[in-house]
This record gives sequence, C-alpha cells and structure tokens, in this order.
Amino acid sequence: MSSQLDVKEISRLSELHPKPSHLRYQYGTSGFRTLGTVLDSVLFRVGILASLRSKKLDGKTIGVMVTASHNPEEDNGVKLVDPRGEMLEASWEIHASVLANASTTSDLIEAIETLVRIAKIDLSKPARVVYGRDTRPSGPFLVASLRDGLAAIKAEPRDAGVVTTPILHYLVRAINTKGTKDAYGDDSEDGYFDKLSGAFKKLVAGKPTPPPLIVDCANGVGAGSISKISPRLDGQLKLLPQNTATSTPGALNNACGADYVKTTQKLPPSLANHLKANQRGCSFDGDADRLMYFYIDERNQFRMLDGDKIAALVAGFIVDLVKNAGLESELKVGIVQTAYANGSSTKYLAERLPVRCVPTGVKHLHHAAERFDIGVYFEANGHGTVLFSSGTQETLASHEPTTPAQSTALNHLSNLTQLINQTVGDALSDMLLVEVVLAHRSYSGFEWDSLYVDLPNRLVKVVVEDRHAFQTEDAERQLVSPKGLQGKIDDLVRRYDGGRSFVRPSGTEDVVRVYAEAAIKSQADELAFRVAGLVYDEAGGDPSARPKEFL
Ligand code: 16G
Ligand code: MG
Repeated sequence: MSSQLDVKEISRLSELHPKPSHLRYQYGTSGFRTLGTVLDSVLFRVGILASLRSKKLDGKTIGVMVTASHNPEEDNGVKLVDPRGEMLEASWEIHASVLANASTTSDLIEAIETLVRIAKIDLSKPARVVYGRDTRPSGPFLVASLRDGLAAIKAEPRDAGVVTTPILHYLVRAINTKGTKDAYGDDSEDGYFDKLSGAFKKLVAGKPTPPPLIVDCANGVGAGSISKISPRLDGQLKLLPQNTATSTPGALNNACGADYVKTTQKLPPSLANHLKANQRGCSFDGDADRLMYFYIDERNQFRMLDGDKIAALVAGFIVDLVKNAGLESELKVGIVQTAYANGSSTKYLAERLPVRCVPTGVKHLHHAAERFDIGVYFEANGHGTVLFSSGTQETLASHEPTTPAQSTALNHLSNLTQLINQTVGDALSDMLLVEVVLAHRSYSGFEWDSLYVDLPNRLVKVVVEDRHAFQTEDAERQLVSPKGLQGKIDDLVRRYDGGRSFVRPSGTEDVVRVYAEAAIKSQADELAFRVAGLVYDEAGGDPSARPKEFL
C-alpha cells in the first residue's frame, strides 16, 4: 500500500463530481441531507472521508449509508458509521463538512492533505468501507459517486446493496468483530435475520401466538426486511405488511410511516380498512430505524403508542428480569430520554429506575445509555434501543442461578442481548422486542397503553431571523439566551396546571421549536402558543406578521 495520496487520480475523479458553487453543505445530526440531485459531489467526498477514517482506525471497516430516512422521496442523504456500528465520532463531523464544501478540486486536495496531517493518518494503512442504500430512486447514482470516492483512495469496497439503516450498522459491527470474542454475528444479511429471529423464537417459546400484526413499511426498505424475516418466525408471529410499494414513484413516506403517525397522531389512511378494533399495528420510517405502534380501541378510536410508551414497556420488563435473575445489586438499569418525553412517561419510569435527560439527537442518547450496565434509550419519535455493556454480557454468561426462576430470567436476558440491535435504533428488532414483552406480560395494546396516561401536549414551530440566538442548557430544558426569556416562560408555565414548556432551536430546520404540556389539551395548546408568542416577540418578528394564534 502506497503511503502517498494519488493526487492525479483524486483530481481526475474529482473533476467528474464538481461541487455546485452556490451550495453549502453541513454534516448535521443525521449526516448530510438535502435534495438527491445536489449530492453528487458530497457522495464522492464522503467516499474519500470514509476511506481516510478507515486508515486512521487501522483498516477497520467504516460504514456509509445512503438514505434520507422519513424525508420526501426526492431527498437523499448520507451518514458514516464507525467501526462498532455507532454513528461517526463527533469530532469528524467537521472534517466531513470541510471536505464537502471545498470549492474546487485543488481546494479539495488541500483539505484532504490538511486532514491527513492534523488527524495524523498513516496512509500506508488499508482502507475498507461497506456501503448500503435505501430504496430511493437517486440511490444508485449516488452510490456510483461514492464508489469513485472510494476508488480515489484505493479503499476496498463492499456493497451491502439495498438495506435498512440498522442492517448496515449491524454489518459494520459484525465485520469488525468477526473472529473475536465479541463477535456480533455473521456478517451478512442472513446473519442478521437469523440472529433476530432465532432469539425471538426462544423468547416467545410456549407463549400463545398473538393476533396478526399489521406492519406499515412506509413504502420503503423495511418492506424487504419483513418479507425476509417472516418465514424465519415459524408462525410464532404473523406479519401483515402494508405500504410495500417500493418502486411506485412518490409513494415513499407519503401519508404513511412512523413520522407521519407521530407528527399527525393519525392512522395512515392506507391502513384504515386493514386495522380492526383491538388489533395492533406498527409503522416503520423510510429507512426502518424508527418505530411507532398503534391500535384501534373499542370505541373505534386510534391510539398511538410512541417511543415513550415503548421505553416504558421495555424498561419495566428488563428491570423485572434483572430482579428475577437475582442480579439487582450487580446490574444498574437506566433509561435515557430527551425533554420531548411525555411528562407522564418520565414519572412512570422514574418510579422504577434512574432516568437521565439529554439533548435531542441519537448520539447524545446512545452515549448516555452506555454509562449504565443496561441502558435503555428512546426518543418520543420512536428511535431507540437497549445497550448491554460488555461487563453485563460477561455477568449474564457467568452468573450461577440458584433457582429455576432465576435461570429462566437469566436466559431471557441473554436472549434479549441477541434480539436487540445494540448498534442503533432498529424498527424490526424493536418490533420483535415489543411483541416479546407483550407476550410475556399477556398485554393487549390497551393494557400496554394503560401503563400511564399521556399528558396532553403541543409542538409549535416559530420562524425567526436567527435561530442560533436561542441557546439552551440543562438538556435543552432552559434557555440561557436571549437573556430574560426563560424567566418569562417560567412565569407563564406556573399558571397552568401540570404545565411544562421548553424552547430549543431545531437542528434540522431553520426554526425554533416550542413544546408544551398541561393537564388538559386546551391548556397545553394555549401554553404552547403563548410561549411561541414570547419567542416571536423576543426574536424581533414583524408585529404585523405575528401568527394570530400566538395569543
Ligand atoms: C435528527 C435526529 C433525531 C432527532 C431529530 C430532531 C439522529 C440520527 N437523528 O433527525 O434523533 O429527534 O433530528 O430534529 O440523531 P430537530 O432538531 O429538527 O427537532
Ligand atoms: Mg430513519
């Protein structure tokens, strides 16, 4: 392997993928994400960056996922995955943005050389990259750009094809742990499906088969996962996939999927004729890393079971298993949420286990969850998983149970470590996990829903001139800037029974978000709009343009 960059070849390939001069790109919480038509140069440069990251990490395999998740079909995006299947280390996000924004080929070469120098990258190391894409029509073209970037650094490519985001994360970890004592699983799609289905079948053995489960695949890549896992479940769970039209133009995430369900709090219209009273269903998002559950109650009302409800169900189950296994004093189970978690869920959980609140974004939740022996994390929007520390896995393997009940609980915990995708939130794995807990608890959707009653809440967006003027602390629950605004919000909140409200700048849109909850719905709405009014006034909005609902 040469210890030099092949500048001539990088330049030649870079000229095939010029950066549009009028655009600026940013590697944000979900990687690069924008219209698929303007991502050619970004994908080329991400190919270079992923290769350099691999060299930096001694030839470990880096993942690249081409997806725009729940966004409209014409969008696309790209994210890097670090060797343990986790999101790219935060300090490299800036390198990604720098490479993506180099205006010309010579600027790009200079940026690469600078990165090699400051990150002390040994160019003689090998580079290995595995990549996958969702079902978007722009995917194949963008993957071709990515491949040119990999070729420019002479990385060894591995094409995972059309896969869900969590499968790509799984593959990265499986490849990098192959043949070690931490081997995560066979490094293939089959390995992933076998691992999940095998653990699921052990966990529900002897339990009654639940009614068939409707799965809304958002017309995205999750549809393929359902058809691959179904035959492996041996009839222990019957899945009825809907919204599986992955090649129908415009169908992806359109009036369906987890994001639709969470933001509209409605059943996707396409499911109306399929879901019967008391039947459960769930929705994946476009890349199958988010999950929403729901059911129709006896009065024919739609009831949503979101990430908070999943967290309550799963965390409660794990806490009980740890207790029943006789490991209560050895294993500390904790839960991580964000300020968006419904106050009732936080109250329910805090009575059972330690709860941490962190800023929005998967990386914050994931890292906080790693601090527990078993860390459960979920965002209200349905993204989440459970992490078992390596010490915990050793404890589970070596603990000697003293009663048959302890032995059963211990077995269940070990099987959960196999069922749960510990690299990232995974709609398929989380769905199976929910079904396991419901089977063990003998719960219907109604009983699960009754664990706690959600406080009515309202989310409002405020368009302001400069959202960066809004700065927060205490996991986004307090505003430190603009000065004095938090005091005004506190004064308002005090007037509402069960009131809570916070304000934060969005990380993905040019807006400020206001969240409010209160004991009754009309009060939650009113509080949200009044806080939005304070935000609008503080941000110097035009009084004649002040939205009239901002009381
Ligand atoms: C991103 C985050 C998600 C978060 C959302 C908030 C990842 C992979 N995704 O999609 O966790 O809930 O942003 O969006 O971290 P907002 O900042 O616009 O409210
Ligand atoms: Mg997603």
